[in-house]
Amino acid sequence: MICYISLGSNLDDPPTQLQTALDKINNDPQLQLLNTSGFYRSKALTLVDAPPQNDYVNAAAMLETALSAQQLLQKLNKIERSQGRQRKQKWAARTLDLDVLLYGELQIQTENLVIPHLQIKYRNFVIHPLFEIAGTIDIPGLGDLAALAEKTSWDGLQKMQVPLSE
Ligand code: ROI
Repeated sequence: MICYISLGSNLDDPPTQLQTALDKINNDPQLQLLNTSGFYRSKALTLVDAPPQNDYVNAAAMLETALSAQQLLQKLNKIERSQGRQRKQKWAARTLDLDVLLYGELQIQTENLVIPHLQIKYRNFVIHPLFEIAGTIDIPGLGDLAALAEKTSWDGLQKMQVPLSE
């Protein structure tokens, strides 16, 4: 199955966190890393009245895998844990966040996994990196990604020049 994931970090050298995660994915025999977006710097989206957070670095990647969506999620969670991700409060700063955005054309709704990821359409730091690598796909329930990208602002979001320079 062709899948798309998002990557995000705002702690402990975010570009390196993302690159390390991509290396782990690339070295996993059960995952084929097919494409990776550039890295994007993005202002933290926080809850109203929450204390400010560091900027994030966000990216998207395209994978091929024979794993189920659940198995893929477990694997991504394991990579998050290996890079020191602590699940504190919701919306807390994090060293690494890996989400399954799309799993083929499947729509999944279980307790711990909703695909397509619900927040896709509200988050420019997901849409623009995804559009960079996925181009003209149709997102189940949301429609044409290109059209969505077209009307999604770049507020607080900027593509970084070189992946490993801050
Ligand atoms: N804000 C940005 N800019 N990027 C993220 O990846 C991100 N992830 C989160 C919250 C805390 C919602 N804010 C974010 O989980």
